[in-house]
Amino acid sequence: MSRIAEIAHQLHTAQRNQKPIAQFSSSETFSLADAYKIQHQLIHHRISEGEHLVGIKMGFTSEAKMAQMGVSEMIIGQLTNSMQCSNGGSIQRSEFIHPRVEPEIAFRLSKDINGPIQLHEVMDYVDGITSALEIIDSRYENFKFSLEDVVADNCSSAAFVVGPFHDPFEVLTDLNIDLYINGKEIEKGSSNDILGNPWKSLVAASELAHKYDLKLKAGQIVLAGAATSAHFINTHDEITAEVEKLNSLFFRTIG
Ligand code: OOG
Ligand code: MG
Repeated sequence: MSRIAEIAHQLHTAQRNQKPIAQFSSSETFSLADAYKIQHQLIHHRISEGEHLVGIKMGFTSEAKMAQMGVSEMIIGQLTNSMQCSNGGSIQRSEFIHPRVEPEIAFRLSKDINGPIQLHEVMDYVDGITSALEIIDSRYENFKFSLEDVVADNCSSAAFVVGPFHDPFEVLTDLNIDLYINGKEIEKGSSNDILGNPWKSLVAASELAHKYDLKLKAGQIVLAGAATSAHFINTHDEITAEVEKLNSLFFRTIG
């Protein structure tokens, strides 16, 4: 087995068994290109077990997230159907290692994106926008990783919730984004925190997808990246996100 295949297998097993592993970058070096190859093999394991791709997620599109995790480059990961949780639904805490939640905005693609697109074109590729909550769960001990480690680990993707899709509107700046856990406001952010304008996250997604061979297909969801830092969640938590002009969202954690 190649080293890339070995790492993909270890990350997949860590996720399936909820057993965190040591970060690879503390004992070996691998390139960002190799990290994306590992991510592809990891996704291949999930697909061969019956899952299918439903979208992609962008990471580190806000200062808050980069500062929290000590990483300063944008990343792209892949979302499968088994990660999607319905709005108002629940996730089982025991299926995760050390889950955190973060508030986001999501796009739904109206057509395939086959190469880099520009900001003035984004509306042509989107037929819905909504609020989202992402549950991230690093497969590394203590949620600690390098840029390459986290890309290999499919960018900590674990679960996500999206609201009902609204018709796209062009001005996505200056929207308040709030995160509540058990009725308490935990984070206050703005859509401007996502690259100054969340549409820019779709431009960045088109560039990264092209560079690292990810598919962006009609009907898929694109998570634009968190506007605020992420927060650990426990069993019996109730989590709500409110994004101005979009629906509020809710899920709970069960044992
Ligand atoms: C990596 C995922 C980053 C975001 O929205 O910035 C991310 C992590 O923080 O573990 O999903
Ligand atoms: Mg995220």
